Amino acid sequence: MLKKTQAPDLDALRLLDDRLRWLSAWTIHNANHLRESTDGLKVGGHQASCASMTAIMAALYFHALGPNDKVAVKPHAGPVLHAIHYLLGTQSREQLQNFRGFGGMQSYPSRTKDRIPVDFSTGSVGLGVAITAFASLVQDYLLAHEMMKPEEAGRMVALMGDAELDEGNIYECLIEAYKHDIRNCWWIVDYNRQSLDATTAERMFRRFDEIFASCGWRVVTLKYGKQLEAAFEEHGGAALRQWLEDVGNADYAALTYLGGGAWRERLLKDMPEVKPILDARDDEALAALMTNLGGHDMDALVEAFDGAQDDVPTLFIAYTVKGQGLPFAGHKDNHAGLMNPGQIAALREKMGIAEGQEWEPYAGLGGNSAEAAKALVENSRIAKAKRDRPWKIAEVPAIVQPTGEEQSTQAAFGRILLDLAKAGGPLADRIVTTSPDVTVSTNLGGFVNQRGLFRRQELRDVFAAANIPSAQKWGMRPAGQHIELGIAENNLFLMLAALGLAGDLFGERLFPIGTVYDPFIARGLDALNYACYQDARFMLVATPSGVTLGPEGGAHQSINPPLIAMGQPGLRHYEPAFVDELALLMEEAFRIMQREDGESVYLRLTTRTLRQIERAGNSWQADAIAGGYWLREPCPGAEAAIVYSGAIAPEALAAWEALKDDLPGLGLLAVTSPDLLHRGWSGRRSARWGGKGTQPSHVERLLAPLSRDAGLVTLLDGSPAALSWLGGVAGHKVSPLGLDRFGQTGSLDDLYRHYRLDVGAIVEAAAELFLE
Ligand SMILES: Cc1ncc(C[n+]2csc(CCOP(=O)(O)OP(=O)(O)O)c2C)c(N)n1
Ligand SMILES: [Mg+2]
Repeated sequence: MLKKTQAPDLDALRLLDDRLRWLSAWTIHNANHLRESTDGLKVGGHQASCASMTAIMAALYFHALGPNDKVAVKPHAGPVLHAIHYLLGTQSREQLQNFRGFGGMQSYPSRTKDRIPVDFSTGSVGLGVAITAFASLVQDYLLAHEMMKPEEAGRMVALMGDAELDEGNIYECLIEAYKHDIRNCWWIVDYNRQSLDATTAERMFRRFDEIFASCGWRVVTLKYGKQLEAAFEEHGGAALRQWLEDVGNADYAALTYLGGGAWRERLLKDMPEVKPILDARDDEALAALMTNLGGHDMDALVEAFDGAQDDVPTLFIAYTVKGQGLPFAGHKDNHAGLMNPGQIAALREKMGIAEGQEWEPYAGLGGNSAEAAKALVENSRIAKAKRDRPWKIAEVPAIVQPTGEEQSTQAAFGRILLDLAKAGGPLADRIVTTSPDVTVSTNLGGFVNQRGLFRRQELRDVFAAANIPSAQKWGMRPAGQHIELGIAENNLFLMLAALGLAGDLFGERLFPIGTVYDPFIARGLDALNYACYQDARFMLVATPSGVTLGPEGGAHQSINPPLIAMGQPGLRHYEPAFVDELALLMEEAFRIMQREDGESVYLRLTTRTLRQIERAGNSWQADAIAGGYWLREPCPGAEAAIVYSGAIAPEALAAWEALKDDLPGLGLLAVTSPDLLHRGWSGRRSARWGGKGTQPSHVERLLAPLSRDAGLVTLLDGSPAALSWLGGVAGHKVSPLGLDRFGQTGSLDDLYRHYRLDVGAIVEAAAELFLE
């Protein structure tokens, strides 16, 4: 993927660096000092974090980026991205003026909330970096499956702060990326030696080169600008260079803040031999020289980007000054620092911008300079990026439930995928499965045997070649449809995020299905939230779950995922008990994943084998999709109902049998999604205040036949809070059963008895409802 870059107009790029520094600072200033404040709260923004990246971003966007490249921008440099789009004509002045305001441009780049094209949302540091590596893997997947043409491919770029290198997810990703031999990925570190609280530890920096290099990355360090390089050639230059190599980050930052006089005094004290260099410059020139770092030097940046035009993943470490060109440059507390009105006025004057011209895109530039800068922007390759590539909706075939009187939802999930893989078709061809080393134990093995593992280069299955019998045939090939990950659940969610954005990023919708043990969802929670925040679409299959896992014990028995799902926007939780429910809900999930207003789907499954039930018809199906249906209808005015979710269905059914004669008209409600029921209920209540939505929600309709004084026994193999709220819907009394302590080893009988999920507990809970 060699891309020819034109010889750039470096002077124009420098002007654009200034423009971006000004516009980002002014946007933040306007929000904090000029826009009317209704609540008196500080609006915030990060002028220093923007200023350290404007040169890097000018060189990248107006020179290096091609039309197919995608970028994750350092969260706190969001205003720079908006300024770029302002120059490109894809962002309005009103949006800049409404920075951090309601409906205005977001604090951190957001795919779904910003009006400019944002390739990847960022905000939770580290995640925006790692997703670019997974996106490059997705691109390779699409290329290998001939869903993308080679000329449509681009480079996945992350702009990151140096403190982001402390996030562990970076290294998990690095290892996985190396295993998959990723390419076409650039990570550019804004090495300004500062984090939020302090200056960063210089000790680590020499190590980063080694870590990345050992994972197959090319490391390009842009330490010094051309001015400093030239000064190193002067008399005393060698000593100056050595001094800069050895100086601590805190020292360097403090001197930067103090300026020319302080530099002179300190350098003279440390090495008298540099006197000729100092004598040849006034204080201002000396300060400029000492902060002439690679990340602010257009020559160095362009040279570095032009020199990395092959597909080798590349880490650029660009040395910068946090707050470059601003009065608090280098100050250790400048992370959230804001220029005061006097300071911004001084900067305006220094930039030659007349009062009142602050929002003019090319203010302060003479005619020729403005023309040159404008021409560079208009002719940049990113200006020609095609953004809207609509993808086709895949027809979802009827998903047939696997046969068998006794089945678990986990085994049935595996069978359904195997059947889909065998039957083929557009949906099956676009399914991509992935799992962090639990492919076999979550029953994905059948699908993988059928469709193979994805690998850019064919890798034969050594065990199969040696005729060693195994149920798993794990040949790797470009046509494979399973991406096997190492045990790092965070990577699973980043992989799902990237796969789930294939339509938006590359114009081809995939159907990602990721499997994980239910308790270990917690390990990747921020990445899961990140995936949903970007509106990535995937199916998350979490199994086994709850104490139903039995002898595996408390470390593997999940308790709170139903609550996680309830609190997670963009993710719909389904918890089927029977395999006909599973088939129905999977079929629906494939549609929901494709709908414009759709979302991702989380299926919480189990290894418990249940006797399947007879159905009198299909009337339950629409209700099951909506979140719940009456497995045993209550009589009008019934005094009680048992409400259950998932694997403990047999206990609920048996308790219903035991109680039905004592509690006439007793209902048995199967909740397929506590999450959907709750959403419908609370959504309807808020809609009512907005003057909309007078229709009762699904759960209100379901509970309507019950007497106002009726009681509910709720139960699920998880936190009881996922269902106990049902009492609030119509004011029913509730006796909630579920897990609120850690699980332990044991047989199902032992565990259900101990954790009060057995028939006896349900009967007692029902009795309790009528005691008061
Ligand atoms: C996961 C996460 N933890 C904490 C924060 C709060 N935070 C925002 S920026 C930052 C430090 C950023 O330093 P660096 O990455 O070096 O960026 P820069 O110096 O360029 O601002 C922190 C801790 C966050 N955004 N995300
Ligand atoms: Mg930093």
